[in-house]
Amino acid sequence: MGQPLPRLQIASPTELVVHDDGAQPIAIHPIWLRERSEDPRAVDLTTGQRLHDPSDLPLDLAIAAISDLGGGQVSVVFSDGHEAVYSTQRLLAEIALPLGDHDCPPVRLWTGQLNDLPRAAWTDTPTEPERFGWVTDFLRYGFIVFSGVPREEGSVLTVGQTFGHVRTTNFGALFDVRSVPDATDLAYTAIELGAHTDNPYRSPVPGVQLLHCLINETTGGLSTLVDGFAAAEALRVQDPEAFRILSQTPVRFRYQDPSTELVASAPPIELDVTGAVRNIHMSPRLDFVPLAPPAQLDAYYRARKTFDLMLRDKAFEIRFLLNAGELVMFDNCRLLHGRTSFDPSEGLRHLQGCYIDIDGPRSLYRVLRRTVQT
Ligand SMILES: O=C(O)CCC(=O)C(=O)O
Repeated sequence: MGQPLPRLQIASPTELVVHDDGAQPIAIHPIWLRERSEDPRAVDLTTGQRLHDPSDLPLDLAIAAISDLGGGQVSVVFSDGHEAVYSTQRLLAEIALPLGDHDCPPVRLWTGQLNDLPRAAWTDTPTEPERFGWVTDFLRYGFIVFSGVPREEGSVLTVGQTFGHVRTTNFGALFDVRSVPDATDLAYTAIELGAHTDNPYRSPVPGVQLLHCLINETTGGLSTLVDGFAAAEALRVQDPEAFRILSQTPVRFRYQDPSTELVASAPPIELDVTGAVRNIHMSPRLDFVPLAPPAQLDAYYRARKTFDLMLRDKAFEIRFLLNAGELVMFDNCRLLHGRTSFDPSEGLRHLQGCYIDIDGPRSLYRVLRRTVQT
């Protein structure tokens, strides 16, 4: 038998309750209900935004009367005289709505065993179901690899704009990743880049990175990805003390060049208020833990080493060649990325990248699910 569906009940002429999962019914607080009034005196019907500040409501606001209007509607009169009609279906949907982004497809944690990479053939004119499939895969796995992206400079921006708004930084809207003399970032050399998240020194950190391969004539330069959430969850189980330290120690990240100096601090494993992993901030080239007593730093360095070795372990890493015309888009606060070294004397390797924010793909998912059948 499935779970009983939540339902609303007028428990008394002044009390509305919700019955959920068989536990005690929960009385609906009068201010909670009043804040959701859709009466035109309370809310702007076009934007759905309130016309009043609910802190101006009396804290002892009460429900004066409730009546069932039939057809899934209840009428409520409040003690300050405000009257509103509520759809029970909308109230139940509001009660069921999870916090934050938890209405998006649940994350599917993966490890180095992931054989079927989420891949798609790019088209500049995707149908809505195609875009819905792409964004759903991206949100589940934290990345997607497109093939057939035109090998023209700037194509990465077209893909980025399909999922959100391109974030311009001091590197520009678009940046070139190729080996150059006097590089302003180690990404612009030919050396191996270990697993890292990009730009942890920014506030906010860019949520999504896109890298498009325009040309790769070298045999090296393989792309690497690690699901940082999967590794962090494994650490939580295998070494709870290391997990605790890395989630409670803010670390300073800094970037500087002649015209820019960016500094931000965050714990390597950032948790949300429920204790779930929310963001990973790991960049072994850029992290500086503040000075603390030696015993505390001993514990921190041990914890960082344990996590870093997990991130480098083949058990967590996937590795693939990004061919010319392929583009990888990944969640920069969940996944770590890197590349193997390459030999520039073998030929050219040129990628173009850009950033968008994570709310772009999440918004696209919510908009498309209004119409696309699953
Ligand atoms: O060269 C690559 O494949 C990755 C470069 C990189 O890590 C970056 O641009 O952040």
